[in-house]
Amino acid sequence: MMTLVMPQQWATPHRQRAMALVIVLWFLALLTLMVGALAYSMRVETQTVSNAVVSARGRAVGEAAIFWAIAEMAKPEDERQVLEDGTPFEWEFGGAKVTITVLNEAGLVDINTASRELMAKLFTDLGGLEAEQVDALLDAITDFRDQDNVRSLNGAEDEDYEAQGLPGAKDAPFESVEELQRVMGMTGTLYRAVAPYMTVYSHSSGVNPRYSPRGLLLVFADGDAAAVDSWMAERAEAPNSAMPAFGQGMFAPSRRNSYRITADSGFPDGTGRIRVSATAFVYPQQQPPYVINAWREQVPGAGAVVDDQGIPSQ
Ligand SMILES: [Ca+2]
Repeated sequence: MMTLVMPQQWATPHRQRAMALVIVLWFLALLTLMVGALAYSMRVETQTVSNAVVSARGRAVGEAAIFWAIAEMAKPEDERQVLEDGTPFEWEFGGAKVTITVLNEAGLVDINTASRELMAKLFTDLGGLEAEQVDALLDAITDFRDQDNVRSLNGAEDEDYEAQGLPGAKDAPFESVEELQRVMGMTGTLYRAVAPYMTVYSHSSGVNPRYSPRGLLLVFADGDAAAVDSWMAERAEAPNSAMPAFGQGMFAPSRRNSYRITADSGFPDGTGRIRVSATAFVYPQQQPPYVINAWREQVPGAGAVVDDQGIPSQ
């Protein structure tokens, strides 16, 4: 049987000291690693806190921009710096640069009250739908918001939704643009294409082209950019000029005290970027002088951080 015999020299004081040194060196190496890890984690934490501060400042600037724009809309029109037709306005606040746009919602298409022709034009041109698809979708929209449970010719009421395992028709007017996504036949692609031009606050059968964004005017002009730009130049010069030559039958000369406001802000070094959007009623003679109907905060590339219904992403 083999016996393991420890060599005599292992036991000498010299060897013991060498072993102790090795252990101390290992311990030091371990300690260095731990200190390094701690320093790294502190750096990450400091960076996280500093990012949070920048992002809080960015949000505060975006929110300030919305309220500044509301205050602008409460002024008489000839005293305002910001137009209500979506023309971008460059604003600076708290060291950040902000691009503000304001749209009077009379320039948008009301899902509850727009004429069938107007919505058909939008769905056909922006969504690329065929005539029968447009018919079915318009019938489904009517059924979704009307109180009865009687299906229109190509529409959809509760039993059609149930058959597909979907929540039923609302049987009441739309309260936000986002509810359009619940209508049978509405696809994500179509919704994203039309939502920026739709509203629930215009209460008109047509749109007022004085306040319509360029993308919507292009639909009415069948893509004729020159005609649209010429009309936009005209309306900028003379707000009470005649209606455009294109888009016959789509317009109504209404005006609302409801505004869709968007503020894109960020600091010059590229940090703190955020888009804050809101819809607000403005009542200059009342207290409080405004009511916020919807609010959304979106960090580019990170989705919505605050989304209080009603504002579609654009
Ligand atoms: Ca119904």
